[in-house]
Amino acid sequence: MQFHILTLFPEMVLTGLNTSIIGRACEAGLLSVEAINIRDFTLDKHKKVDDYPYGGGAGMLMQAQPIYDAYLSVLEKMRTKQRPRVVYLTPQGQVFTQKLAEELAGEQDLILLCGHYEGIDERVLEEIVTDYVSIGDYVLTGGELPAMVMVDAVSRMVPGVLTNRESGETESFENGLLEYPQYTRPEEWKGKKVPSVLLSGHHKNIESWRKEESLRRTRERRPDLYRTYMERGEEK
Ligand code: 4G0
Repeated sequence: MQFHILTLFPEMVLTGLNTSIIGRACEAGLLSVEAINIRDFTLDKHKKVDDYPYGGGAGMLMQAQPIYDAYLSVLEKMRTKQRPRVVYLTPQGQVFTQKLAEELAGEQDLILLCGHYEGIDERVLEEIVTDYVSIGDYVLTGGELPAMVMVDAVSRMVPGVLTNRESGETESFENGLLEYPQYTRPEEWKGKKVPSVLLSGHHKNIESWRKEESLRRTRERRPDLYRTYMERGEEK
């Protein structure tokens, strides 16, 4: 999987991602993360990449030309000639989910477009964007943090990126329920004991305790997920 991030802040994206699991997967050749500086493609003699909105209004907009030329430079480098998916990170997109992360992990190349200021000239979006995605209902100063969130979530779904031990942690969301509570040594901490069933060695009981705790936790913390889970169960 090759990620191509179009941004005005390439160093921000690269420093955040070249550590930990994602860094290891890059070393292993499973992934690559490239940041393309949109400013490198401006034709403006003062390296300007933004301008005022037609019709007036607050703030500045990123201009079409530097973004389009940065996009073309990625296409030229790509090995496949298939049109890649281009994700624009925007509060006005579909909300990013585990399901979309799994779907995107099947792509050979993924272009992530990071906006700034009040957004981007609509015409270049119409020309290149295939997916409008938001990481949640809040506004940030730029699309870089959302792009990093997406790279992390998509990367861990690429086969081989997680070790067997790490991929156990994936299962929590897979069945549509939240993960059950977990405990490690010591058996007692600040007067709180580990639930005795977990020390019993009785695997059937442990399994049903965990299922109950998953259901309880989902009902309390995510009633929306709980309802969906219960409705699905009735269909089966
Ligand atoms: C485009 C994404 C980009 C438009 C980007 C802001 C939050 C998210 C940006 C705007 C972002 C998210 C219209 C303010 C950059 N903030 N929730 N900021 N507008 O995924």
